[in-house]
This record gives sequence, structure tokens and C-alpha cells, in this order.
Amino acid sequence: MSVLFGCGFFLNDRMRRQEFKDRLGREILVLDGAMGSMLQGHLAPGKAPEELNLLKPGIVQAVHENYVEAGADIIITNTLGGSRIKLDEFHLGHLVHDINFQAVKIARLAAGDRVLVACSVGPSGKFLEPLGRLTFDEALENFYEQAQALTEAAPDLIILETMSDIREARAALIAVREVFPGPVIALMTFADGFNTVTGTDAATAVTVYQALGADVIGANCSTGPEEILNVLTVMAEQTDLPLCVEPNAGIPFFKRGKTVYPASPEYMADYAEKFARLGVNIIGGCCGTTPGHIRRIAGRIKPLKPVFRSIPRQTRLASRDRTVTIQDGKPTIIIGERINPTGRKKLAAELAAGQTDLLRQEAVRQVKAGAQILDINVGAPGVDEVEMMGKAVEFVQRAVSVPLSLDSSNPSVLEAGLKEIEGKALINSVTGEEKSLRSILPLAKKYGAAVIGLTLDEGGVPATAQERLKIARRILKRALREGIAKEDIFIDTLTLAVSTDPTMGQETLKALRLVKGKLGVKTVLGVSNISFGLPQRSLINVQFLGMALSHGLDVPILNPYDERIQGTLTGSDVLLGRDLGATNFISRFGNLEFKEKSVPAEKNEKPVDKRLFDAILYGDKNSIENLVKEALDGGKSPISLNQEVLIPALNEVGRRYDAKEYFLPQVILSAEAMQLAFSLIKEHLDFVESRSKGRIVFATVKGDVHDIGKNIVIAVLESYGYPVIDLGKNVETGRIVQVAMARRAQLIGLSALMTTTMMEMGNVVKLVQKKKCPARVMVGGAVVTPRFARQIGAHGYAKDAMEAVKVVKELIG
Ligand code: THG
Repeated sequence: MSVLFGCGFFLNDRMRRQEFKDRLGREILVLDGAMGSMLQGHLAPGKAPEELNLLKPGIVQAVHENYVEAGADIIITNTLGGSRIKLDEFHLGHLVHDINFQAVKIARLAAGDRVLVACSVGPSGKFLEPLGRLTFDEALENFYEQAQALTEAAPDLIILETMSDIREARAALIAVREVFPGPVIALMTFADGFNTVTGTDAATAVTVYQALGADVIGANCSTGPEEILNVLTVMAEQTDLPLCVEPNAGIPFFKRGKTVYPASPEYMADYAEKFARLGVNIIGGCCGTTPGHIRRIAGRIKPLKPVFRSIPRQTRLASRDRTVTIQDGKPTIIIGERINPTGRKKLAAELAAGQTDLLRQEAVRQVKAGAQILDINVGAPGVDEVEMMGKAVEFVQRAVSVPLSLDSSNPSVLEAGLKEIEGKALINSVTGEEKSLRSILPLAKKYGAAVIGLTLDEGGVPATAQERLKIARRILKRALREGIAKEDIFIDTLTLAVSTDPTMGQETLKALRLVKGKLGVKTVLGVSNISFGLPQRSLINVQFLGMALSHGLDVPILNPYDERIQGTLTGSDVLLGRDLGATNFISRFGNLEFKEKSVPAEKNEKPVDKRLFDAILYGDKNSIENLVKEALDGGKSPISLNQEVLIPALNEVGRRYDAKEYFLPQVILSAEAMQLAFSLIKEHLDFVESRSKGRIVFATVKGDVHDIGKNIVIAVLESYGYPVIDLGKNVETGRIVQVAMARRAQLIGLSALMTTTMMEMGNVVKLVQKKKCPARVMVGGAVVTPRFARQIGAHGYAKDAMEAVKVVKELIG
């Protein structure tokens, strides 16, 4: 009803979110346990569990009722795989609305008056670009549609579960936040106690989810409670938001033909208590947890009081796998300014031609030189800025793992960049102009970015510090009103060229001190602007940098290659109490090797071998063709190119993966670049057989509805050049073998992630033998061990995607 009363609707929903938060301050809430495994017995192979919402609602309701009876305070709808892309796998895409709407109705019947209904939203099962083919807009649309159907049925909460790709998680939360006005719980799934399978760490999950307006943050599924406790410990140090956890019932193992989740109700309750004492506010279970577990958990934690966690809000930005905290008393964090075509003809020409080689080099080199954030400005004549900003963000993110500052005053350009962002970006910038405030602040809010406010307005840059303070105050007020957190608002009091007006530098510094003192926000300055039009600019820049830091500058934008700048920064940190014990200073300058460590001059063009090696290492497909041509033209033979550059590059990728410096996204991109390079020289290697690699059939076995792991393995194998036929999940044994024979597959890859489905792999092997199917069988998945693989007679076992590549190579060459 409240929908009819525009503004009232809004107020009520704000209150709902606040009320929920207040309740979490008073009591710890119990979530339910597994849904998927409870439904398994009722699920025909090849069918989606969500279809039961329409076909057998009574069974779904009975599961809910069991959890309500066991003491759950919140039950979760049977909609984890309820988005269109996911349902399309089962040809149910046309039923998105009904499946989701009914799911809420069913849960509501079981919930009664006491229990809350939360709607599960899970991954689409497809990878976003550049890993897969899904665009960010398609992902957004996918989640909008599901969130809309759920919202129509008026649930109490929405809960994002099992997200492992931060960019997809971003799309899901943005969509849900736009459509659903109530409280949202946002969880991610971690492959171990530290990172998701695509590399995102627990702190970064918090940074991103919090910026996007999640009400509660946490983790689900993953492994057992022990490792997930590690994840929640990190999260509890990062945020004062309420936390939520749903661990699996331990790490499953195989016993007498069955997969067993080892954790007893008592064991889970012990961990529930540990989570509660850590400060977690909502506790339930994922795979393998039953009403019996939930009953014991509820009995243990309901008597406990929530732990109040007082965590000061910090300014945080993030890349996919790193959070950068801008904090008083810590070494100065700098934004590298070099990705900016102003005054740089070569970079401007490259951008105009859609080339990315120089862009990548600038990114890598700046980060090596110590830039912890990179500014990206693509404004140059002849450049389609909207298109180029998206592309630049994508490419810089492939090359380096630092947060980005998107430098444009044009909202469309900024939005194109924000869609590509894999973490939490900084918008550079909004001004005090009405038009700017109105178009750019909502972007910061929607895409969960921090924002820099420039102290200028319709009247231009004010001459005096007082007037700049006034504009800063106005920007701050408007940003807060938009719902942007204060710690996410930066003010730039504007550096102008001192050569045109000698008072300018001083006014900027005065304004800096005022803004810092009166508003208490973080400050930014484009330091190098000061010296435009003067010789020996670096001399002016370092003086100004030192002065600005002493006037309250937090984050300078500058040229990180400049040795003098580096010296000034390190020295200032000592003087400003940002380098206690002068530890950094001494480690950097306390020996005579400093000169050698300084950044090489740009004129030292790297040899083409090295550039090609880097292009593969950083997965930069765009520049491969030119580089291969340059190398061949330069007299390098295709054989030595392959042996001395391509293969060593891929080996380095493997090394980085093993050392956890690289995660799957980088591996896939590098493998694709390698493939392209190889295809280009293959023509010259006429003695190399050009027969394609062996065909592979891949499936998640009957009864098992998990396919995240399988999809990752397929993506990696394909990127290594193996053609894969993906049969999907919950696939009948007969069908797997039939397709393998019909398509003359050389290898069958099988995945099982949970419960009783592992045994099915044994049945596939038996059928392969019986039918005399020549394909080799490789198995894997969370529950599978090498020993089990041997027991059932599989030819190979791989613990993860990279190992799968090795095993496939061994088995079929
Ligand atoms: N505030 C905020 N953002 C900003 C600025 C600011 N972004 C852009 C700019 N100012 C900061 N970035 C630069 C980038 C390059 C230069 C100065 C500031 C520069 N470039 C040389 C030139 O134009 O002559 C080129 C050097 C070369 O040829 O390599 O000086 O104030 N929020």
C-alpha cells in the first residue's frame, strides 16, 4: 500500500533498514541451513531446484517449516539460481517472475509472524568480460529482473549468496539496491581462508559491498567453519556494519560411497559461538547443514548478546584484490598522473588509435615507482572518450592491481569507467556547479565510488581561500545528502600555474588548511599543475609538494617517476609523523644502492622480446599482433620466439599463480594472449603440426547442481586452446558417455562439489569401460581427493583449474 504514497514509501523503507539494524544491536539472529541438499531427493536430473517452487511448492514449504521449527529467525527463499541467465540453462528463463514471486509466497506461509523472509540471489553462472562474454549491463539487467520479481512479493530482506567474482557481485548489489528498498545482506564465497576463487580478499569484499550500500556483510559456503572464521575475523576489523556467516558443515569427505559433511551439530554450534563472540550478528549454515544443526546453533547463540564493535570509518579504495586505506599517521599515498594525454603526443596518438600498449606500460611502471592509485584521463582530440575510458579501465586493471581514479568531468565518460571497475574507484571529479553536482554525485552513490570535489563553481575558480572553502562546504553538504559517506568525500582546493599569478599557490595552500581544519575531509591536489610554463618544473613541484603536505594535503596527484618527488615524499613522511622511527626512509635511502633502484628513464625502450613477454604476462591481446610482427621483422626466428619468449612468459604466469600473485582472471587473459601470439607464428612454423587439440566433454554429475568450479576449469582449458563441450550440471551419466562417444571426445571432465553426488563419478567411469568409450576420465571438485579418483578408476585428478591444464596435457597431449 505504501507504494502509492511516493515519499511515505521512502521514509518507511529507511525506517525498515534502521529498525533491522537496531534489532541486530539487541539480538543475534539465526539463519536457516542448506536448501539445495534438502531438495536433492525430490529433484529429477537436469532440473533446476528453483522449478520446484512451481511444481512442488509443498516440498519447499516443508523444508522452510523444518527450519522455522528448529529455531531459525530468518529463512531464505529457494531462489539462489533464480536469475534469467541461470534459469535459461534449464530453459526456464521465461519463468523468472513466477519462480521468484512464488518462492517468497511459499516462504511467507512457513514463516508466520515471528520469522523473517530473506530472498537469495546467487551468481548467474556466466563470467563477465573480459573473462567471459557477459557484459556488465547484461549482468545488471539479469539481476534487476530477479530483484524486481522478488521485491513485488514484499520480502523482508534480500541476501546475495555464493558470489565469487567481485564484478558480478557489484552488478548484483547495484541492481538489488536500486530495486529493493529494504535491508540487504551481501555475502561472498571464499576458496580458502583468504581469497575468493578470482582473487578478491575479505577486506576488499567489505570495501566494495559497504560502498554499494549493503546493510550487512559476510561470507557463505566456502569450506568449513574454521577457514571462514579467518575471513570473518578480517571483516570484523574492517567494518562496523553488522556481519553474517553461513559456513558449510565442515569440509566434506568420502565414505562408503557417500559424501559426508563431517561437522556435527555440536561442532557447528561451537563455531557459531566463536562467530558470535567475534561480533557476527547473523549466523546460519550452508551446504550440509540441516535443521538438526540449526537447532543446536540456535540453542547456543540465542542466549548471547551481540558484541558491539567500534571500528572507526576509514577512507578506502580498492582494486579487485587489494584495499588501499588512506589513514592519518600512515605513509602518504600518491595518485600517479601519467595516464593523461595532455602534453603527451605519443600517448594521445595511441589512445586515438585505440592502442593500449603504452597505457599498460605507464600503469606498470607507475606502480613499480610507488603509485598506489592511478589517475586515468583519456581526454585528447579525436578520442571517443566514453569508449576509451571503459577500455582504459579494463586494460589498466589487467596490468596492475591498484585502485583507480577516473579523471573526467563528463558523467557519461565516468559511468563508462565505473561499469568496468572491479573494486572501489575514486571519481575525479565533481565541482560546485549545479549541473555537475546533480549528475555526478548520484553516480558515486550508485556505483559505490569515492569522489573528489573541486572548489570551483559557475563563477570559475574563486581567487580567495575563503570562497573556496565555501564551495567545498556546499559540495560536502550535497554529497552527504546524496548518501555518500563523509570518509568518501575528498576536496581539491585547486592548483593553478604559479607562473600566471604569483599569489595562486599561496591561496591554494590557505584553502587547503581551512578545508582540512573546518570540514575534516580528505584533501587532494594536482601538484604538478603549479609549474606549468616554467623550466625545471620538478624544482617547483617538490617545493610545492612539501608545503602542501604541511598544510594538510592527504593525497597528492603527481609524477611518481620523479626522483626528487620520491625523496620529498619520504622525507615529509618522517617530518609529519607518517613514518615512525623513519623506517621507510632508512630502508629506502639508508644504503648507497638508491641510484640503482631509481626508476629507469622512459627513453630506454625495452627490446621487443621483453615487450612481447610483458604483453603475454599482462594478458594484453591488443598489442600482440604488432609486437609479433616487429619481432619477426627484426630477424627473430619463430622457433626462438616461441621458445625464448612465449613459453617462458606462460611459465612465469604459472609461477605467479602458484605464488598467489596471480588469480584466475590473469591466468585466462595471459593464456588468451599466448594463444593469439602462437597462432600468429604458427604459420611460420611449418613443421609444427597444426592439428587442433583434443576435444573434451565436461559435466557436473547427476544430482549435483553446483557448477562454479566446473565453469572455471572450462574457461581456463578453453583459454589454453582446448575445445570443450559443456554439458552443464546435474547431467545423466548415460548422456555424458553418449555425447563423449558421438563427438569423439578424447577426455571427459567430471565435477562434483557436494553431498552424495561424488559416487556418480564412479558410475560414469564404469559406463565408459562398459561401452568401450576411448575417452580418458578426469575428475575434480571440492569433495574429490586423489585417493577417491584412484578408487573409482579415473585416469586423472585435478585439484583446481591450473592443475587441470597439466593433467589434460598429460592425458591427451
Ligand atoms: N586536480 C585533480 N585532478 C587533476 C588535476 C588536479 N587531474 C589532472 C591534473 N590536474 C593532474 N595530472 C597532471 C598530469 C600531467 C601533468 C600535470 C598534471 C603534466 N604533464 C606534462 C605537460 O603537460 O607538459 C607532460 C609531461 C610529459 O611530456 O611527459 O605536467 O589539479 N583533482
